[in-house]
Amino acid sequence: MNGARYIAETLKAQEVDHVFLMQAILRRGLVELEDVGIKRIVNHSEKGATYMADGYARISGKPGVAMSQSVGAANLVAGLQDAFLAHSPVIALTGRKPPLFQYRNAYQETLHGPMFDQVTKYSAYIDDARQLPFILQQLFREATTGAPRPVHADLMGLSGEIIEQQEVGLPLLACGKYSAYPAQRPAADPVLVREALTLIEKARRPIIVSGGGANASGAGAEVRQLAEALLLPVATSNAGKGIIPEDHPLAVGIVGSYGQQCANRSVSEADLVLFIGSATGDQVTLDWTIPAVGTRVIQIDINPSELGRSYPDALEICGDARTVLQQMFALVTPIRDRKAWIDQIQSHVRQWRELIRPLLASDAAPIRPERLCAEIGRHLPKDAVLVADTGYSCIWASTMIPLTQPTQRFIRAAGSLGWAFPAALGAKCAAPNRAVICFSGDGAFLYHLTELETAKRWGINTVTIVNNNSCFGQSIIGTQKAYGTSPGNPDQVLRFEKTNYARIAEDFGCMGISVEKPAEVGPAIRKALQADKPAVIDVVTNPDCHPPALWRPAGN
Ligand SMILES: Cc1ncc(C[n+]2csc(CCOP(=O)(O)OP(=O)(O)O)c2C)c(N)n1
Repeated sequence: MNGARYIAETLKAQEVDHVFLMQAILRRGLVELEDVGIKRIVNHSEKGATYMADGYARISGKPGVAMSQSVGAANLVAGLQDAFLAHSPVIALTGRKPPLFQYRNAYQETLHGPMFDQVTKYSAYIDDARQLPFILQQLFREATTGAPRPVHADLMGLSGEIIEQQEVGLPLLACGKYSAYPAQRPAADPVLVREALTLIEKARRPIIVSGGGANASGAGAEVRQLAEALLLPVATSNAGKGIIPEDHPLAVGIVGSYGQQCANRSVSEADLVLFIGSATGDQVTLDWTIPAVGTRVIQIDINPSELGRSYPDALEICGDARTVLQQMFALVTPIRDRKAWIDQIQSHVRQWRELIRPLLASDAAPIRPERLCAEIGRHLPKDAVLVADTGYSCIWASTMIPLTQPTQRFIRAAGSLGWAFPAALGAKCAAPNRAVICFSGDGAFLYHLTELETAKRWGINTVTIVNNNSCFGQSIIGTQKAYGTSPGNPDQVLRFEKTNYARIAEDFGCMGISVEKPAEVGPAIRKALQADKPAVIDVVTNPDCHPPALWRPAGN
């Protein structure tokens, strides 16, 4: 078997059904990929291809594959940043000119290894096709075990052609064992499990903070079971959103800098915090002020390097979230006497709902983003995948569109503006029978709107809702503050031309719906969900709306 065939057969054996790429990579490989029945989604930038593979990986539970030629590698690296931050298993394959071209000003060539080192957990050079059986298998093993993250292989040849042509000389090694994550579900030390339960039983105000790792582990039922048995309120990070239905009496919402006042208050007031699959980074902890230093912490994580990273006194429990929660539940003695604490957190949730109620109901035009979110929430199908961009898009979607069904999923950019639209296309490739709704600012959508062509060509029928305020809304307050009383033109660095993205979508052959009044949003979503082509709903919104003030602990 030559390298091209070996790569195609390995991907097939590992249950890959899509690859996302920018030309020109694996020219012969693309022929072989067609032959084994893998869809080759050629798109319009390496970064877009990576975001598609990332969205695919987050929703399919399998690695997503993104590929580019040598000069595209740096663009691909830029796209891997979000997957790295979000613990998403993207497998990146790139080409590289052979050794005689290195270090002597070869056209289009820079050194790839150091770039990939920053955004992958494993990056290898393939200099000889005989390495393929080992390295391809290692890519899948690394991507799907421990905490998932991107991995990379650089194949000799501008488009990998040297590796494609060589003979491999070994039979196919791929066994499909590492085709989905978590491929290994390690259990925790039972002594630590018992210790955690004792701490929770003794605590007066314990709370769960559930992160993206709990979602990746598929631990929704287990989180809910444990929470109900021990009367533990549940906050989540943005990545952990939806782990239990957000209308559940124990749900307190999203905690942190992109979160809700009720969750920030609840986690602040807790005397014990159980982090499950959470990076405990600055966003979920509001710069490590929630929970306050000194609060008793238990941390469950599949990656031992994360345990105690930001809360050094934590009880450190290494293991897969779902498995560890099952271990805990098996030993649980149900608790029935936390009434004061539950009343306290429920009062915070009620206050939050009162605060946003008039905003959600606003009939103003231009439309308030909160009202837009209320309409999306009302029309969100039971199996929907909601994909949000970064910044305000993440805040609006996370805090104003509740997920109430265990079958709904939310994924969001881990910070990269423009991620959501291509990621939603990848998510739809992973789940063609589910409704995939993308919530994006116009500044974000402008990054990759060329992918409308890809969506149309492949029939990737997502619904994209563009929160069109003709500006970088999240930058307004900071820019105004920076200007203070200085003369000048802040609009020059904030505002765009008024553009109708529905019309642009129609030019690409997609469905475009323009919305200017709140009452039009619902019918537009219904129509778009029924369309047999990709749809873009352009919603003209008020740029002067900002999310409710954050709740911060006193002195912060
Ligand atoms: C790659 C990247 N560049 C810049 C930013 C900084 N940034 C975050 S939100 C934002 C404004 C987003 O504007 P838009 O998508 O129109 O949404 P709006 O804030 O108006 O709702 C910017 C510039 C970022 N997060 N990522």
